[in-house]
Amino acid sequence: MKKIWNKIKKYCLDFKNDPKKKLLKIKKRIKDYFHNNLLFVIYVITCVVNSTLLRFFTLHTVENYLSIKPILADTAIVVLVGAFGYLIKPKKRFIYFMTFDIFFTAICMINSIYYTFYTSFASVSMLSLAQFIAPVGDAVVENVLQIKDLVYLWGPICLFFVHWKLKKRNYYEHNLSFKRRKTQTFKHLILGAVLITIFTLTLTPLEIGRFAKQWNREYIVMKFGIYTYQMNDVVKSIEPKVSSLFGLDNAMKSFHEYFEERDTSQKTNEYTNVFEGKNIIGIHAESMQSFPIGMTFNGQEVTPTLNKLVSEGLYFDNFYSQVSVGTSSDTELTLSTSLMPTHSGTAFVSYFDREYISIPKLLKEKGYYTFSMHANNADFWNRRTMHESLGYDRFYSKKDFEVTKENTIGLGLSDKEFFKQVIPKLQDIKEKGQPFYGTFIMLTNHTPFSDVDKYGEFDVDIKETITNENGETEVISHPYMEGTKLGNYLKSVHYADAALGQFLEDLEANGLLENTVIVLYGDHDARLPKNDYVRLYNYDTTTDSVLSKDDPNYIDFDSYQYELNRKVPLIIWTPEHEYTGTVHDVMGMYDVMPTLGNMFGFYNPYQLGHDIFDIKENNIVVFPNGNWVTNKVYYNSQQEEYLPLGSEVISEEYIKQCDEYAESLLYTSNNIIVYDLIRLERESEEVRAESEKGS
Ligand code: GP9
Ligand code: MN
Repeated sequence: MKKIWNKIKKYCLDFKNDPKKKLLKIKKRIKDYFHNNLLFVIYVITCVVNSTLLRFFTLHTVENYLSIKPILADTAIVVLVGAFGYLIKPKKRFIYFMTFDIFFTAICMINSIYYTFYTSFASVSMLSLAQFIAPVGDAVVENVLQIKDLVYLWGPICLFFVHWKLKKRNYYEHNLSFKRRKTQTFKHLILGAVLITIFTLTLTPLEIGRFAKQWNREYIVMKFGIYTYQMNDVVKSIEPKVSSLFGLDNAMKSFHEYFEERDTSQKTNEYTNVFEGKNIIGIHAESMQSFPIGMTFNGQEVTPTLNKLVSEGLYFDNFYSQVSVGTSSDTELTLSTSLMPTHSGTAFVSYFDREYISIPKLLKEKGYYTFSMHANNADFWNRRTMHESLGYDRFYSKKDFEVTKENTIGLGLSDKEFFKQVIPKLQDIKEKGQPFYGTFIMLTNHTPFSDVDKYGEFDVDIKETITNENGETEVISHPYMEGTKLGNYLKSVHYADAALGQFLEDLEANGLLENTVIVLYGDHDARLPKNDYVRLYNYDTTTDSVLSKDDPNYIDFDSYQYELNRKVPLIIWTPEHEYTGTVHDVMGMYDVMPTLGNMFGFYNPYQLGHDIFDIKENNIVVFPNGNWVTNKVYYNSQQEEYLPLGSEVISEEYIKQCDEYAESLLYTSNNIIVYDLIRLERESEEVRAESEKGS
């Protein structure tokens, strides 16, 4: 260390004494470096230019054009890989650089082609899906290959040309000892490590988080470059395979024990088969929480449509989503399969190839046509693949909708426009003459709720009529929630509610509500700041701020209130309004499949939730982090603390029992997905049945 320090000091001193001489020396050293490492330099430049070209042709955002980060990351990877080329004798080194130049060029070309077709980047995990690759292969050759996909070939061609010139100049004749070659490798590895360190220091927590999840592919390529994306993609694709290699026996054993102990008999109640054969319109209401329902500002309802559905249908006002890092996709998984999100990664991305018993599959067995519609990129949350795994006959994604700059709000196609474009598609589906099950995934009401101008007029202030000094009446406004994130959320909710209202009207006008049940659910909470809730419930118009904590009217909003307030609506509504009322018992997303199963006549023996009309007040909602809630108590498993929800005294025994229940449910759910236990169980049952037939 001292030696390096002394060297730096001497260098600075020399520079100070004679800067001109030193600059000339630096210039000469750079020149010498380029001369001695020309092949390596060309290899690095061609690979990095190609990755930059790929981003240029695919991601058309100013942010992408100006970003230095992906260039830094791509350069680091190319340098690190190239460093090992120095271990090879100069005469053979070209083969090494050429091989990797072709390899990196191929990554760019494949992704360029894939992007034209899917508006996303390729994943090696897709290679395991033969049925997916086959149609793509044909389509690529016929429709997708474009001139721009061939541009990347300039890299290897240029490298070959430089090599040819160098060979003619006897550039490779000078041989180096293995020791010298090792030193060169080491120096270039250090260079790569320095680049990686600089790159890592520029990363924000959001970027790191998204990199860990890997599902937002465009974002990762924009921030990390295509080579880092592809490396991470390989790791993410192998991860589930590796983790499922160990512990299968234990997982299977505890799976059997779990379902032997659990009462899996099918029950009947007043709702059994009441909707058998009816169409289902499932509405996945993005970030829709329950608290805006019934809320008014200056006499205007925030959610007039939802309020109407609540009073005309079955409303579950203690319903919770059970999402982990997979947010929207976790809700889709839990609702469709009655399983919980996985402990690590997300089921939609890492475990899309597992066998699931799902609502679409069970309804298909009953003759239904099943489909989903979402006007966003099909690869968001890997839906293109996972909706197929869940058994939907068809997934209508962004490419099936007309999306323009004018009809876009926030993340993509506005909900009003989405529902408008849904109607003719639904008419075509109805004409098939089969009952249908459709999931409609909304998009506009998504964080950060900043497209306020496009949500339409809805004031979240408090208007007061006063008499001024002249004795005239005038209306003054207290800002209240205006300008806050929660205020903007409420405006966005009001917009989404209006979109739903318009959808219902259009469904009715087109005869699409006949024999149909609407199942609407909020997919998860909107992650709003706690302080905004404090303002919402404690606003003082006289001071335009929140009441003091000592004020008798102050409503406490601590972390428990925050958790409880994350609840989302679940509404089951029919145009005939024959089933109405509010169910207050706690209910989770995993209870939807069993509850609908009882109403529509399907059953999943591995469901982890319950039919709410069967379990009623004894229900328990388990969250992926181990917390749980019952009608009596909310339990925080990290802090081993709880909040009683009524006057009943909570016994230690009750907490222990519920906690054990939550733990084994989460363990079993994770094992089912990671070890693909439903498939293994089915296969061994088939073998058993075969051998019984034979004997
Ligand atoms: C993405 C949309 C939102 O297509 O469903 O996903 P989220 O960010 O809520 O998980
Ligand atoms: Mn969502």
